[in-house]
Amino acid sequence: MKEAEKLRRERLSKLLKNGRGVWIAYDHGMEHGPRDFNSFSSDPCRVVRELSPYCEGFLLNYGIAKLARSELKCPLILKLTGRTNLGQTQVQSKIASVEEALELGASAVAATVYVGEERERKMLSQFAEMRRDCSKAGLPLVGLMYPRGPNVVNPNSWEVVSYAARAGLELGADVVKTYWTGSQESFKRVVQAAPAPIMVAGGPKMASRDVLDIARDLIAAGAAGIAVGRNVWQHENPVGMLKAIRAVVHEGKGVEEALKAI
Ligand code: FBP
Repeated sequence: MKEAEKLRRERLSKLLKNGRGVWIAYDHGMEHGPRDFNSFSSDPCRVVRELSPYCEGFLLNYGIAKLARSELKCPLILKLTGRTNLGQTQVQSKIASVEEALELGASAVAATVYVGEERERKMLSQFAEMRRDCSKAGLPLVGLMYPRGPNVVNPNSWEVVSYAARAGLELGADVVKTYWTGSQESFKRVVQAAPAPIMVAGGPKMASRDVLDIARDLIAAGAAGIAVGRNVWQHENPVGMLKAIRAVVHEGKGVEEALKAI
């Protein structure tokens, strides 16, 4: 086996232990702006220090990764694309490179494609370029595949989510991260359409029990796990919430049992 392929597999096996993963997404300072943060979550070093011992991956932008790298106790997934919420155009630009990811010691990189957006063309070709760099470096590439655009009426419908996830597979993503479709049955169709490890995005803050219900259902549907942000670091007990999610995803605990961690 070529060295790069060996590296890619080794890195992937840490991001998904026995095929499952709980990742923390913390790129919101760029994507949504500081409105998402409270006194805990606005402090990158604290967030990384307190949460990274309990997850298989931390999704960060370059500046935050550089700032908090000495606190990181789990694999870094460096986001190579970004946008702010102040711009009108729904397009992700390249904001970091595979080379920079390697310099920071990343175990994987991630890039967003808004499947269905007007500027989709740019995001697709950008993704393909990154894939070429990743193959050479043995870095897994995570496709953040979100249906969005004038023809996407409901971005959580299984029809468009399965299309976005499948597009990620077709592009050569090692792992696809996409939206939850609302039920185990509907998400099974996504998993069937895109036979790759699929991580589900957490979404806006909701009741702890609802998050754990989703965690249970996505595993039952065949997803690999959850990449969660606001529902952990906006929680009044972020570490407890993360441990509860882990109990469901990794240990197969029921929701009632898992809630005891909070
Ligand atoms: P959450 O768990 O907080 O939803 O984070 C997941 C995530 O995909 C982040 O990685 C990203 O910043 C954000 O959601 C994107 O949100 P939007 O769908 O509004 O662009």
